[in-house]
Amino acid sequence: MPGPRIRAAVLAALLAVVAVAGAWAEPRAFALTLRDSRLPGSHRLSRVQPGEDGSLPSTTDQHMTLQLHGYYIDEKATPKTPVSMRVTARAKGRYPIEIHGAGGTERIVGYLEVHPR
Ligand SMILES: [Cu+2]
Repeated sequence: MPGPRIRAAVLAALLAVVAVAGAWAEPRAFALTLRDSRLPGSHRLSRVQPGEDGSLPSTTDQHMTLQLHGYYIDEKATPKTPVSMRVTARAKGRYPIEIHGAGGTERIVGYLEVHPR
């Protein structure tokens, strides 16, 4: 039987592995705050690495459909129902985030960029 010190060290190592795995599983989040069908400059580019999970929790002050082109994501958002688009990044590239609003508004408001570090 290993001594208590070794058992404590093994337990600590196992907990460290679990902590790293937990951090790995957490998607990288990019908050998108739409006001008047636009995103502030700092929200316009969300960058992830290939294979990485990302989420785009989005709030809006209008009824609209949010789309992430290239990933076939299409979500209805309203001021009372924020949405969160989730992706597992694939091929390197720049994917437009587009809104479709009432009255035919159709506009690219930002991009998801998949880029190796
Ligand atoms: Cu579109």
